[in-house]
Amino acid sequence: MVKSTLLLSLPCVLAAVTLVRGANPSMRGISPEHYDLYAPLLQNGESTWKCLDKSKTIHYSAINDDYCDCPDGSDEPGTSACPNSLFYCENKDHIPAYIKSFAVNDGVCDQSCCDGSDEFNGLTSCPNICKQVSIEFKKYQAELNNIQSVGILAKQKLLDAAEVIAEGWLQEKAVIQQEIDFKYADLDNLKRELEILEKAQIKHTPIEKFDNAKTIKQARKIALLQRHILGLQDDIDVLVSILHDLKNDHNHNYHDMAVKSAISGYDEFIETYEDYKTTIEKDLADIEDSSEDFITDEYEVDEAEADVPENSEDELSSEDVAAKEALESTRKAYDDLNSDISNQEQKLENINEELSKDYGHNREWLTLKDVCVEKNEGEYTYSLCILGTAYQKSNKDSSRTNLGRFEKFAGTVESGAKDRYHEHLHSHGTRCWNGPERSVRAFFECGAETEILEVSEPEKCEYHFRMRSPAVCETPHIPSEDKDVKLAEGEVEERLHLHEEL
Ligand code: MAN
Repeated sequence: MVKSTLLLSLPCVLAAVTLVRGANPSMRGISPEHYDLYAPLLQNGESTWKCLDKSKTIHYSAINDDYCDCPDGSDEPGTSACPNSLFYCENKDHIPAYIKSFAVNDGVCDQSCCDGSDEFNGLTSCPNICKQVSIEFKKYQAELNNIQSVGILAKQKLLDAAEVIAEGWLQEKAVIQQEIDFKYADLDNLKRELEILEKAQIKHTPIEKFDNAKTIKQARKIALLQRHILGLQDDIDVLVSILHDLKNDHNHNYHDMAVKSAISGYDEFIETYEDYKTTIEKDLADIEDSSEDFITDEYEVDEAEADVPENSEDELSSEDVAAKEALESTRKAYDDLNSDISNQEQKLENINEELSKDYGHNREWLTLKDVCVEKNEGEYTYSLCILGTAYQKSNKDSSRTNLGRFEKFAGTVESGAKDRYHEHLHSHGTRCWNGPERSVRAFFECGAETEILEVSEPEKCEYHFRMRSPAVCETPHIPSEDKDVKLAEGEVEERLHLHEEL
């Protein structure tokens, strides 16, 4: 009767379980919040219990009897009998923790179990040092929070500096883009000039030898004239743009008569200029069309040259020389401008590449790019340049070994990184004798400065750098004791099948 009431009323069960706990080792290794999962079941007058994975019903006294009955290990939370079990340490005065069951009664005082409750079989005596651990832990937390606060300020500086750099790139990009546009317009003009000059040019050929010499001479004159007109037009455009800026940017409150008269002159000029320009362009186009009529292939030099010996400059008239020089200088100007544009376009491409490169969530790594830090580790001094190369330098003979160039941000959940920017992979370093190319995994934690804390070589020629940098600092978290249980709550719940139970 009393037993069935126990089954019906959960609070009573809990109270009863709590009561037996002191005397009953069946509650050892279980968190108080999970006691209800270990309540006995009455079956045919026997106290029984169902494994948490529901796979088996065992006698209640088989819990923590140092023999593993349940496949999920849930019957041995307080012994090391089941390899997949977890042991709960209360750690009063500090933070409760779960440890893996193999550490129970292994003769070692487990750091995570500061109350010593994991060593209860008398083999080892582990004093309760939780008060002391708690003091140390709080000190450590305070230091960590302090580092984080300073780190956050340092990170803000990195972000501000990165913004200035990126802003500079955008401005430079706009300027270069505008310059390229202007230069393409100039290039078009030069191309037209070149075409005209090339058509009119009769290379090294005395024109008097042709019946149509007069016509060709005229054509050359026209071509030269066209070139001068185009040159003048460019000059006018420059002047117009200067006056346009003067009009817009001058100090309106300062009555400078010279400026005022320049502006009114500009206003008058600009009223008719566009029409005037259109007319000139049309006339030039007409001239070009008509010159094409009389500078046809039959007058071109190629055919004529067959009869005419390669001549010297002396045989050329001064006009011929001028035309030749004009052609050469225009050709050079065209080529120079073309390569200038290519350079500018390359610059633009480089800027676009930088703008689209991954420098972190908010380009926090940009300002640190190529910042180099080093750490003397006795036999070697290790160095790493952010997003650059890592080296190992012998402290004996100063010989330097390349440990690899930055390849990528490589943090993953599996590698324990908060995000990919917390881990940098440097690869393709000098090949290890009979082994792989050297490589570095740099793991970053928040710090006021970028520095290497320690270096290890867990596998031959694979180096681990533990590092600090403000770049990975995040807003400091308020320390919450619950969150610091040594094994993640999720893992405990999973192992205790709480998702199904609750
Ligand atoms: C050097 C160093 C070591 C490395 C060995 C491998 O001594 O680079 O770090 O382990 O070469 O031969």
